[in-house]
Amino acid sequence: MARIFRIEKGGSASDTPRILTDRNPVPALATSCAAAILAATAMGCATASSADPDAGKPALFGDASVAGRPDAAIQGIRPDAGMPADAAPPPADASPDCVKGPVNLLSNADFELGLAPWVETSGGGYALVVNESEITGVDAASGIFLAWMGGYSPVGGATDVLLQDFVLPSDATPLSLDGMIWVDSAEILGLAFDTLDLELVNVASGASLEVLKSWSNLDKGSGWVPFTVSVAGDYAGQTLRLRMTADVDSSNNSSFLFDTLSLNTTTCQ
Ligand SMILES: [Ca+2]
Ligand SMILES: [Ca+2]
Repeated sequence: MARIFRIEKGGSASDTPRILTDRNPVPALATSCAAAILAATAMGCATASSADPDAGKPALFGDASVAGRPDAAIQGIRPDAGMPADAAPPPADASPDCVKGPVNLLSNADFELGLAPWVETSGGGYALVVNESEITGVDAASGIFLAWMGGYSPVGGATDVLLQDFVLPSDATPLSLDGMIWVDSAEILGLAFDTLDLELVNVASGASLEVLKSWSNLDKGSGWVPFTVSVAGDYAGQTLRLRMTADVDSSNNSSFLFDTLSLNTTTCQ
Protein backbone atom coordinates (compact mmCIF):
# COMPACT_ATOMS: atom_id res chain seq x y z
CA MET A 1 0.00 0.00 0.00
CA ALA A 2 2.82 2.40 0.74
CA ARG A 3 4.21 1.95 -2.70
CA ILE A 4 0.88 2.85 -4.33
CA PHE A 5 0.41 5.79 -2.04
CA ARG A 6 3.79 7.29 -2.94
CA ILE A 7 3.16 6.97 -6.67
CA GLU A 8 -0.14 8.70 -6.39
CA LYS A 9 1.27 11.46 -4.25
CA GLY A 10 4.07 11.97 -6.76
CA GLY A 11 1.52 12.83 -9.38
CA SER A 12 1.03 16.29 -7.96
CA ALA A 13 3.16 19.06 -9.35
CA SER A 14 4.37 20.26 -5.99
CA ASP A 15 5.66 16.85 -4.97
CA THR A 16 7.22 15.83 -8.22
CA PRO A 17 10.82 17.02 -7.60
CA ARG A 18 11.07 15.15 -4.30
CA ILE A 19 9.56 11.99 -5.74
CA LEU A 20 12.00 12.03 -8.64
CA THR A 21 14.93 12.50 -6.40
CA ASP A 22 13.86 9.77 -4.07
CA ARG A 23 12.68 7.04 -6.27
CA ASN A 24 11.57 7.67 -9.89
CA PRO A 25 13.71 9.43 -12.46
CA VAL A 26 11.22 8.67 -15.23
CA PRO A 27 7.88 10.42 -14.64
CA ALA A 28 6.45 8.65 -17.64
CA LEU A 29 6.84 5.35 -15.87
CA ALA A 30 5.03 6.64 -12.84
CA THR A 31 2.23 7.79 -15.05
CA SER A 32 2.22 4.46 -16.81
CA CYS A 33 2.21 2.59 -13.58
CA ALA A 34 -0.56 4.71 -12.15
CA ALA A 35 -2.59 3.92 -15.18
CA ALA A 36 -1.84 0.26 -14.74
CA ILE A 37 -2.97 0.42 -11.13
CA LEU A 38 -6.24 1.84 -12.18
CA ALA A 39 -6.68 -1.07 -14.56
CA ALA A 40 -5.33 -3.86 -12.48
CA THR A 41 -3.83 -4.37 -8.98
CA ALA A 42 -0.90 -2.93 -7.16
CA MET A 43 0.96 -6.21 -7.43
CA GLY A 44 0.40 -6.29 -11.12
CA CYS A 45 1.95 -2.89 -11.48
CA ALA A 46 5.09 -3.89 -9.63
CA THR A 47 5.52 -7.08 -11.61
CA ALA A 48 4.81 -5.63 -14.98
CA SER A 49 7.54 -3.02 -14.82
CA SER A 50 10.81 -4.96 -14.72
CA ALA A 51 12.63 -1.68 -15.27
CA ASP A 52 10.93 -0.11 -12.31
CA PRO A 53 13.58 2.16 -10.77
CA ASP A 54 11.98 1.63 -7.40
CA ALA A 55 13.54 -1.81 -7.35
CA GLY A 56 16.82 -0.10 -6.48
CA LYS A 57 15.43 1.53 -3.35
CA PRO A 58 15.33 -1.20 -0.79
CA ALA A 59 15.52 1.16 2.14
CA LEU A 60 11.91 2.00 1.56
CA PHE A 61 10.69 -1.57 1.57
CA GLY A 62 13.34 -3.66 3.23
CA ASP A 63 13.31 -6.53 0.74
CA ALA A 64 16.87 -7.78 0.90
CA SER A 65 16.08 -10.90 -1.10
CA VAL A 66 15.95 -9.06 -4.41
CA ALA A 67 19.15 -9.66 -6.34
CA GLY A 68 21.11 -6.58 -7.09
CA ARG A 69 19.49 -4.45 -4.48
CA PRO A 70 22.00 -2.14 -2.96
CA ASP A 71 21.22 -3.18 0.59
CA ALA A 72 21.72 -6.84 -0.25
CA ALA A 73 25.28 -6.09 -1.27
CA ILE A 74 25.87 -3.95 1.76
CA GLN A 75 24.66 -6.65 4.08
CA GLY A 76 26.89 -9.12 2.33
CA ILE A 77 30.01 -7.23 3.27
CA ARG A 78 29.09 -6.02 6.70
CA PRO A 79 31.69 -7.37 9.05
CA ASP A 80 29.09 -8.24 11.66
CA ALA A 81 26.57 -9.72 9.22
CA GLY A 82 25.12 -12.96 10.50
CA MET A 83 26.64 -12.56 13.95
CA PRO A 84 24.84 -11.99 17.23
CA ALA A 85 24.14 -8.32 17.81
CA ASP A 86 26.35 -8.20 20.88
CA ALA A 87 28.02 -10.62 23.20
CA ALA A 88 26.01 -11.15 26.35
CA PRO A 89 27.28 -8.85 29.13
CA PRO A 90 28.91 -10.56 32.09
CA PRO A 91 26.76 -11.12 35.16
CA ALA A 92 26.54 -8.07 37.37
CA ASP A 93 28.35 -9.81 40.21
CA ALA A 94 31.19 -11.14 38.11
CA SER A 95 34.56 -9.93 39.35
CA PRO A 96 37.17 -11.24 36.96
CA ASP A 97 39.89 -9.36 38.82
CA CYS A 98 38.93 -10.80 42.18
CA VAL A 99 41.17 -13.48 43.56
CA LYS A 100 40.06 -14.80 46.90
CA GLY A 101 42.80 -15.38 49.35
CA PRO A 102 43.71 -15.29 53.03
CA VAL A 103 44.29 -11.94 54.66
CA ASN A 104 45.12 -10.62 58.11
CA LEU A 105 42.59 -7.91 58.85
CA LEU A 106 44.67 -6.43 61.65
CA SER A 107 47.27 -3.78 61.10
CA ASN A 108 50.49 -3.80 63.08
CA ALA A 109 49.45 -7.21 64.35
CA ASP A 110 52.93 -7.95 65.68
CA PHE A 111 53.32 -4.54 67.38
CA GLU A 112 56.60 -3.89 65.62
CA LEU A 113 55.33 -0.49 64.46
CA GLY A 114 54.60 0.61 68.02
CA LEU A 115 51.09 1.45 69.14
CA ALA A 116 49.12 2.69 66.10
CA PRO A 117 46.56 1.78 64.98
CA TRP A 118 45.95 0.05 68.28
CA VAL A 119 44.27 2.22 70.90
CA GLU A 120 45.22 1.77 74.53
CA THR A 121 43.68 2.73 77.84
CA SER A 122 45.51 1.82 81.02
CA GLY A 123 44.08 2.22 84.51
CA GLY A 124 47.62 2.52 85.75
CA GLY A 125 48.69 4.91 82.99
CA TYR A 126 51.08 2.45 81.41
CA ALA A 127 52.03 2.04 77.79
CA LEU A 128 50.58 -1.29 76.69
CA VAL A 129 52.83 -1.84 73.66
CA VAL A 130 56.37 -2.16 74.89
CA ASN A 131 59.87 -3.15 73.91
CA GLU A 132 60.87 -6.54 75.22
CA SER A 133 63.72 -4.84 77.08
CA GLU A 134 61.12 -3.43 79.47
CA ILE A 135 60.18 -6.88 80.78
CA THR A 136 62.76 -8.92 82.59
CA GLY A 137 63.09 -12.45 81.30
CA VAL A 138 60.82 -12.00 78.27
CA ASP A 139 61.62 -12.00 74.58
CA ALA A 140 58.93 -10.89 72.16
CA ALA A 141 57.39 -13.74 70.20
CA SER A 142 58.15 -11.81 67.03
CA GLY A 143 60.55 -8.92 66.60
CA ILE A 144 61.16 -6.91 69.74
CA PHE A 145 57.75 -5.40 70.55
CA LEU A 146 54.73 -6.95 72.25
CA ALA A 147 51.58 -6.03 74.15
CA TRP A 148 51.71 -6.13 77.95
CA MET A 149 48.41 -6.00 79.82
CA GLY A 150 48.27 -5.86 83.63
CA GLY A 151 51.45 -6.47 85.58
CA TYR A 152 50.47 -4.27 88.48
CA SER A 153 47.97 -4.43 91.36
CA PRO A 154 46.85 -1.02 92.60
CA VAL A 155 44.40 -0.45 95.39
CA GLY A 156 40.95 -1.10 94.01
CA GLY A 157 42.35 -2.94 91.04
CA ALA A 158 42.63 -1.60 87.49
CA THR A 159 41.61 -2.22 83.92
CA ASP A 160 43.77 -2.14 80.79
CA VAL A 161 42.20 -2.07 77.34
CA LEU A 162 43.87 -2.50 73.98
CA LEU A 163 41.73 -2.45 70.86
CA GLN A 164 41.75 -2.10 67.11
CA ASP A 165 38.88 -1.47 64.71
CA PHE A 166 38.67 -3.17 61.35
CA VAL A 167 36.21 -3.58 58.49
CA LEU A 168 35.08 -7.09 57.77
CA PRO A 169 34.54 -7.34 53.98
CA SER A 170 31.09 -8.45 52.88
CA ASP A 171 32.48 -11.59 51.26
CA ALA A 172 34.83 -12.48 54.10
CA THR A 173 34.46 -15.98 55.47
CA PRO A 174 35.32 -17.51 57.82
CA LEU A 175 36.91 -15.42 60.57
CA SER A 176 39.39 -16.58 63.18
CA LEU A 177 42.08 -15.15 65.37
CA ASP A 178 45.37 -16.67 66.28
CA GLY A 179 48.39 -15.41 68.12
CA MET A 180 50.75 -15.93 70.99
CA ILE A 181 49.96 -15.37 74.67
CA TRP A 182 52.04 -15.61 77.81
CA VAL A 183 50.31 -15.42 81.18
CA ASP A 184 52.45 -14.86 84.23
CA SER A 185 51.06 -14.43 87.74
CA ALA A 186 52.03 -14.19 91.40
CA GLU A 187 48.63 -15.52 92.39
CA ILE A 188 48.90 -18.85 94.20
CA LEU A 189 45.30 -19.74 94.96
CA GLY A 190 43.17 -21.65 92.51
CA LEU A 191 40.78 -18.84 91.75
CA ALA A 192 40.59 -16.40 88.87
CA PHE A 193 41.50 -13.12 90.49
CA ASP A 194 42.95 -11.45 87.40
CA THR A 195 41.36 -11.96 84.01
CA LEU A 196 41.67 -11.02 80.37
CA ASP A 197 38.81 -11.14 77.88
CA LEU A 198 39.33 -11.10 74.14
CA GLU A 199 36.15 -10.07 72.37
CA LEU A 200 34.54 -8.67 69.26
CA VAL A 201 32.59 -5.46 69.59
CA ASN A 202 30.17 -3.72 67.24
CA VAL A 203 31.75 -0.32 66.72
CA ALA A 204 28.48 1.45 65.92
CA SER A 205 26.59 0.27 68.99
CA GLY A 206 29.48 -0.47 71.32
CA ALA A 207 27.86 -3.79 72.13
CA SER A 208 29.96 -6.85 72.74
CA LEU A 209 29.23 -9.42 70.04
CA GLU A 210 31.30 -12.34 71.23
CA VAL A 211 33.83 -13.13 73.89
CA LEU A 212 36.25 -15.10 71.78
CA LYS A 213 38.40 -16.34 74.63
CA SER A 214 39.20 -15.60 78.26
CA TRP A 215 42.32 -16.16 80.30
CA SER A 216 43.08 -15.73 83.98
CA ASN A 217 45.89 -16.14 86.43
CA LEU A 218 44.99 -19.85 86.36
CA ASP A 219 46.53 -20.02 82.88
CA LYS A 220 49.92 -18.88 84.04
CA GLY A 221 52.91 -20.50 82.45
CA SER A 222 56.55 -19.97 81.69
CA GLY A 223 56.54 -19.03 78.04
CA TRP A 224 54.62 -18.19 74.90
CA VAL A 225 51.62 -20.36 74.07
CA PRO A 226 49.90 -20.29 70.66
CA PHE A 227 46.15 -19.91 70.58
CA THR A 228 43.45 -19.99 67.92
CA VAL A 229 39.83 -19.01 68.25
CA SER A 230 37.04 -19.12 65.69
CA VAL A 231 34.44 -16.40 65.38
CA ALA A 232 30.98 -17.97 65.55
CA GLY A 233 28.82 -15.11 64.31
CA ASP A 234 28.46 -13.76 60.79
CA TYR A 235 29.41 -10.10 60.82
CA ALA A 236 30.27 -9.72 57.15
CA GLY A 237 30.25 -6.13 56.01
CA GLN A 238 30.39 -4.68 59.51
CA THR A 239 32.96 -2.48 61.16
CA LEU A 240 34.17 -4.40 64.16
CA ARG A 241 36.51 -3.93 67.08
CA LEU A 242 38.89 -6.47 68.49
CA ARG A 243 39.20 -5.63 72.16
CA MET A 244 41.40 -7.05 74.89
CA THR A 245 40.38 -6.14 78.42
CA ALA A 246 42.52 -7.03 81.42
CA ASP A 247 41.05 -6.70 84.91
CA VAL A 248 43.53 -7.05 87.73
CA ASP A 249 42.86 -6.89 91.43
CA SER A 250 44.79 -5.20 94.21
CA SER A 251 47.28 -7.94 95.03
CA ASN A 252 49.59 -10.46 93.40
CA ASN A 253 50.40 -9.14 89.95
CA SER A 254 49.28 -10.96 86.84
CA SER A 255 50.58 -10.13 83.36
CA PHE A 256 49.00 -11.00 80.04
CA LEU A 257 51.42 -10.71 77.14
CA PHE A 258 50.34 -10.84 73.49
CA ASP A 259 52.25 -10.92 70.23
CA THR A 260 52.04 -12.00 66.61
CA LEU A 261 48.28 -11.74 66.23
CA SER A 262 46.48 -12.58 63.02
CA LEU A 263 42.81 -12.03 62.34
CA ASN A 264 42.29 -14.40 59.48
CA THR A 265 39.69 -14.47 56.79
CA THR A 266 39.37 -15.14 53.08
CA THR A 267 38.29 -12.33 50.83
CA CYS A 268 38.89 -10.74 47.45
CA GLN A 269 42.19 -8.98 47.11
CA1 LIG B 1 56.25 -8.55 68.05
CA1 LIG C 1 46.13 -10.25 91.24
